[in-house]
Amino acid sequence: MENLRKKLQLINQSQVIDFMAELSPDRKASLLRQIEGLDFQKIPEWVEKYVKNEDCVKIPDHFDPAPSYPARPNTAEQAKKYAEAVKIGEAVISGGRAAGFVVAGGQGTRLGFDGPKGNYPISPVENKTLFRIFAENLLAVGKKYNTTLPFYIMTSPLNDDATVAIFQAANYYGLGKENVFIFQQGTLPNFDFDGNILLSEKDQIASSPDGHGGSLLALYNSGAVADMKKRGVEVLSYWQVDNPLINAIDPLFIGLHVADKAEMSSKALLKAGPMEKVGNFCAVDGKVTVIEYSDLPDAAAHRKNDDGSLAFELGSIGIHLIDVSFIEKLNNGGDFALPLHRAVKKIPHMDKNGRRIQPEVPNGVKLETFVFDAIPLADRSVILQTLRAEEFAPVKNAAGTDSAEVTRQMMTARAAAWLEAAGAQVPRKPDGTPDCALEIAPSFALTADDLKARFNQIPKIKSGDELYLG
Ligand code: UD2
Repeated sequence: MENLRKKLQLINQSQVIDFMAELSPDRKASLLRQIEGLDFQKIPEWVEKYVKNEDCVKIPDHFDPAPSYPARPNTAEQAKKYAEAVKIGEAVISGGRAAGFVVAGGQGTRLGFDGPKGNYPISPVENKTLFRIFAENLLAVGKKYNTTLPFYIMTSPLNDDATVAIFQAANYYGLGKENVFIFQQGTLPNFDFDGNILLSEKDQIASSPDGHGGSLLALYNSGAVADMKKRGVEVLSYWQVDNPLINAIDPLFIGLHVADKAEMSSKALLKAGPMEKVGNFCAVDGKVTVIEYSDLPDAAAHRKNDDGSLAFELGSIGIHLIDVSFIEKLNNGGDFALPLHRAVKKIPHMDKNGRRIQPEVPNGVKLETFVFDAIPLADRSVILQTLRAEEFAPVKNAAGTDSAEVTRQMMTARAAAWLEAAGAQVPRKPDGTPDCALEIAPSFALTADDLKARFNQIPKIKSGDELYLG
């Protein structure tokens, strides 16, 4: 014990064993295991560089808007490139070289939903959960291209057991247990403002998930990458758990990524305004770099082009393609680490006297990494714009913006647009929104074009209808 105390003293963290003498042998062993898991080498650096340093995010001196591919081709030459890209993407998919990957380790506190966010019921007619919608997408893509798409799901210690139980109870949504790989991301300790690691219980180090950037380590350490290699998977389609409109496996995006020999690529939205809460795609020294909305200087956020559009108009929405070989390359390099970001939070903890404190004001720092910080590490990177109405309706809040109600309306609105493009009539209210609830199952149509091909199966739609095409 004295040795351990000395070792901890060297990094100014001996308070984590303050209650050791009071613990039963089991609880003592559990705390010792957690201490063994701490990164003794890096903790002093984290404390100085991130915990005690409020300005730890370094904004580059010079950055420009990042180049991108438009959502629809603008020129004949581009149209040709897109058509070729779709063929390349389709070959990757039908060759079994693509897989789906959702990051679902977050706490989802803003939504106020008990349990993993992926289990949130969201579809407008059948009330399917986010996980079911994603799984049905992968199943439908598999059927369309006569292949199997494995589904990788990253959880955290906060929701791993519950997520596994949900997939089991749903019989893996028909994907087959062997095609679903659920794994946990890592955690990082929580600190008070002086840099002391906090205890959440006398035998429990306060910790939190290491951010979605932790996926690049966890995919490797969990054996997910090894599983991909065994299957011949080369490209991972990455998305966030809160977005049911995701085009989970997009041939065009995959094709552009492969044709341009990119290692990590992104989809982008034209921002709704200068301050929209999404990351900003920038170019720094020729490398695509995302600067979070909270870090982009106001002047840059508001800068306009001559035509009145925003100079930094491309927002990051957590949709990426990541080469399996890129993940391997990062992890094989030895000491791979993404920069940390600090978040000031209210962190429940034990005080010096062993009393449990529920702070009413922020009392410490949680650290996390962001997956998009890996983009500049890629040799090449592609950005493809997408359309909000087609692909982005995240459910984040209980009410208001990004609420479940808005997400459901957007799901119906996209279905309405596809139905009308196929030639069906959709009743609309005076304000133009659909006067009905519409849901198109991935097994019925994955795209507007798929739906056109099934026009004769679309019934007449009346005001107030709840139509499910499945
Ligand atoms: C994220 C992006 C923002 C924009 C927005 C779009 C960051 C920092 N910001 O904001 O730029 O793209 O999404 O919706 O990414 N997650 C984990 N483990 C963690 C933390 C998060 O798996 O430790 C997952 C989480 O389950 C979710 C995703 O990462 O699927 C995004 O997390 P969030 O909802 O906290 O991100 P948000 O809305 O702040």
